[in-house]
Amino acid sequence: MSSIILHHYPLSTYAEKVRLALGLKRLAYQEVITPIAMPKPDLLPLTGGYRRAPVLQVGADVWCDTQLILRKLEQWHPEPSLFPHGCQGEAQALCWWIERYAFMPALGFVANVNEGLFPADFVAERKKFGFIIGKEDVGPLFGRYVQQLAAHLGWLAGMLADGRPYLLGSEVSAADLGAYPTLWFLNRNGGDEARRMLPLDRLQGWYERVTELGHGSPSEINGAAALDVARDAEPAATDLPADGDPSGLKAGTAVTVTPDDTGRDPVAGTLVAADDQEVVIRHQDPRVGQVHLHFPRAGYDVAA
Ligand SMILES: N[C@@H](CCC(=O)N[C@@H](CS)C(=O)NCC(=O)O)C(=O)O
Repeated sequence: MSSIILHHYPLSTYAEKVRLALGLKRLAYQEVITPIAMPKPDLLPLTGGYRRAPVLQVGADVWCDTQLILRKLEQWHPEPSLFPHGCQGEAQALCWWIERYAFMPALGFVANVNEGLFPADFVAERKKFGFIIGKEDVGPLFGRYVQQLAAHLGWLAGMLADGRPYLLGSEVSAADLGAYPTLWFLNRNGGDEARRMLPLDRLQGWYERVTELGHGSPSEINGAAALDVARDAEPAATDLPADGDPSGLKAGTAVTVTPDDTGRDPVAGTLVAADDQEVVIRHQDPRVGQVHLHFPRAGYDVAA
């Protein structure tokens, strides 16, 4: 298998989840540091316009979204497992909850207490993307952010209250990696207010254990080199069924795939294969030729 290339940027919370997965599995990989905002000229030719971070590339195949990236890493490198004792369902459901319901108030909290963190042009760019971080938008909502965060972080602390080291028991799992980035973001950027108003101290021991996983062994390459890798490779054969889409979409249909939450830019291609957890589309780009783009199903609309 050609080597794994992670496209990400250091500040990305979602990328932190994948970096920890690479750390848990002690993998060596290549990394491309992408811009934190548009334009992203070395990423979009590879992803058909999908702009979010992170993205994982192997040759001419690209996996979008951490939900799917963790499942693929597990398939390629099963040990140590991200889903010990068959906990894939629980772990992914926990990730979904925390990413959708706890991360947004954490972002709003930080935008309130650490106004200087985000430059004005970045605030405007992120508003179009779907993240509200301007003081005029987040200021009136501060009370709500604190209330929601205290409740959600209280659930996390409650899971650990019986003394277990990790959220699902004695072994680390993808659930910990999904929950960690919200805490990572608050610990780094939430200042004294976060320590005073939120139950961060009750999560500290767990936080330190997950931090110790590290990030594996990255070696940086530039974006153009990664595009060359895709250009010089053919998409790999997929083991998903050609007609496995649960809504009846058939292989060969022209489709768009669109995130349903943030960064809702549709990606166009031809349906190659699908099941209830993954869809693969073929996309053609002048810079890289043919690529196969892989998306998870939860959180994405696939339309003919
Ligand atoms: N559901 C996606 C969410 C990814 C996401 O929202 N990433 C943020 C960075 S943490 C992003 O791409 N922001 C816009 C950008 O970087 O242009 C995943 O799990 O990968």
